[in-house]
Amino acid sequence: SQIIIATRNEGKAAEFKALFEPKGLQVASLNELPDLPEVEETGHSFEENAILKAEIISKLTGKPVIADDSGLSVDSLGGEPGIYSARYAGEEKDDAANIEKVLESMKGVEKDQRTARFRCALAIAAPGKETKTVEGSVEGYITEKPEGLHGFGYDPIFLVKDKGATMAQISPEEKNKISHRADALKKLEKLIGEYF
Ligand code: ITT
Repeated sequence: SQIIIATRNEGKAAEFKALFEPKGLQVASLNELPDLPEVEETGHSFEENAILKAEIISKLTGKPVIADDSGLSVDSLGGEPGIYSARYAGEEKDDAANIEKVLESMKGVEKDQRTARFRCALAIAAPGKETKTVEGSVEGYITEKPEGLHGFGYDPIFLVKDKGATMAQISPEEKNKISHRADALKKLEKLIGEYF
């Protein structure tokens, strides 16, 4: 069977494919489903935004849909960039500019104060079914400069706790075992059956 992931983020879509396809679930992202509108993320939390995206796309397609709202939460920045992670540095989604803004804002912050986590809320919706949500996270530290070429978004400046490597230095397979997205998906797996 097929599940729609309500995302246009290529990095997220690739991770969902790698996570679902071994389980026999085909994944389609919004990049493969033309003519669906941009969903405005007006929620005040990861969970609210995930629900918004999943319910609108499920209503428009008549199919089961999973949506992911995620981001980086930095303790010394009071939880920022948080739900504003995708556009932290400006209107355009620009990973390099976002990384630059975080590093710049954290100049002079000591290593033990550079704690952060990635967070991911997933919502699953289907016509006539009650929407459900789960959340996942992974703990780490913000580095002084970007390291590594894998992944997307803030991965090059996120030193994974207990790994001694950034999320962009470990392989995609490794990331898919430990990430906030993988953590959330483990919790969602128990519920997916109800939506087909
Ligand atoms: P969709 O709404 O279309 O899914 P988006 O990129 O706008 O795409 P979000 O609003 O959830 O999605 O913003 C997520 C941002 O958080 C993303 O653009 C990255 O900057 C960051 N992020 C989320 N997961 C990440 C990960 O696994 N690694 C690095 N950065 C991540």
